[in-house]
Amino acid sequence: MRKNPLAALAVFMLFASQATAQNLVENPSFEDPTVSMGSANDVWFRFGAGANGTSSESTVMPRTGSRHIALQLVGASQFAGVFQNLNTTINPGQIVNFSGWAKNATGAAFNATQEIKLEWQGTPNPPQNFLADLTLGSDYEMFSHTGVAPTGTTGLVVTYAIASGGPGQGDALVYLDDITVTIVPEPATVGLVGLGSLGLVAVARRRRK
Ligand SMILES: [Ca+2]
Repeated sequence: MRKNPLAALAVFMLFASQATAQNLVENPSFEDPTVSMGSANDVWFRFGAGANGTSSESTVMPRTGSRHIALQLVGASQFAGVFQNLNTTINPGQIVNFSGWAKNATGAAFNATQEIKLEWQGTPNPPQNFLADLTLGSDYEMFSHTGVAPTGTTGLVVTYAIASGGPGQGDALVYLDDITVTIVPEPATVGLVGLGSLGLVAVARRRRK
């Protein structure tokens, strides 16, 4: 082992990068039950406008596993979605990526807005990062939204919703699955991980000789 300090460093860095890239959401594929009441952390909370804006657990067409979320809007000015309050401390300056998979299941052109939000928690609440996307295909496609935690951030709620509040918007049916929320490594960390990986390659080459 003494011969390979670089290998040890590389392995450490690889583990460190994996720890950094850990998915921070619980129940990312919606395989476990979600809730529509209460305020527990680390649980998907379903919300909607009412009878014409609904958020439901579904088994109709999951992307992976056997379950997903179905969001349905009937008519204009409706909304439906899910959010999760991460039971994790988020510090100002940390870069967070929120991604997942969604599809337009109406069989017609997408006629609503995808709302992908990083709602930073703190006292008072820092401004949120809000991404509005007017397009969505009929096959599962990935959305991705990255933000930097503002001053005063201590935590994070991630929200995915659809809304029909825009001009001419109306009926929508969206399936949602496979959410990932990660802390993006800062450039300095990426550099170290890169160096570690190079070290591992160098050691592997040396061993092969
Ligand atoms: Ca699933």
